[in-house]
Amino acid sequence: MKTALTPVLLAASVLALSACSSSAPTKSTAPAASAPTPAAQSTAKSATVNLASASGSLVSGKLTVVPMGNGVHLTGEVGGLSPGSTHAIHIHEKGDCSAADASSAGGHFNPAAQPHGKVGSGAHHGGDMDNLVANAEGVAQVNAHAEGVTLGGGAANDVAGKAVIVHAAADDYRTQPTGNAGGRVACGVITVTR
Ligand SMILES: [Cu+2]
Repeated sequence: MKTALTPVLLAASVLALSACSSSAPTKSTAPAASAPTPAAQSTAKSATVNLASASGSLVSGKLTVVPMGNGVHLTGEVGGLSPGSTHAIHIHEKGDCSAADASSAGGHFNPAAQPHGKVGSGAHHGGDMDNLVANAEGVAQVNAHAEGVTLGGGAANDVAGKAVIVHAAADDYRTQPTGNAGGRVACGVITVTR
């Protein structure tokens, strides 16, 4: 009797274990606090953004977007700003700059459903980037990084075809969901060139 009982108990415990492990993945959805971890890879090498004025501003510029590290990197120049002024720059969710105030570009690009924040410092939108600072001539040299996004490939975190927006004010990196950056003074679509 005693020798026959052991396999039954073993079998019961194995069943209980397997039941546990098979139910675990279906119960746990992706936690909101987790950092965006893109499975997708960038398929494009470079894109351009022609920033045109919005909201009656004199702001314009031209940017280049390339895949870099854990995201994409933007370089270029934005002009027509007030000397020494600080401005938010983000990737927005829709590649539509048709509205006079660029509201057609929608909110910040946020494929991982994170709160607004600062790149490299906790949770943030995929489209969040550091502020631009204009020089004495009102020109800002852009050297900005966006994390957790790709260029090309069509994944949910692909920035190709999305818009870049320059705002009237600085991003405070805190206020939800906009960073309290004010109006939209320039808008351009991320257009893959190669
Ligand atoms: Cu923005």
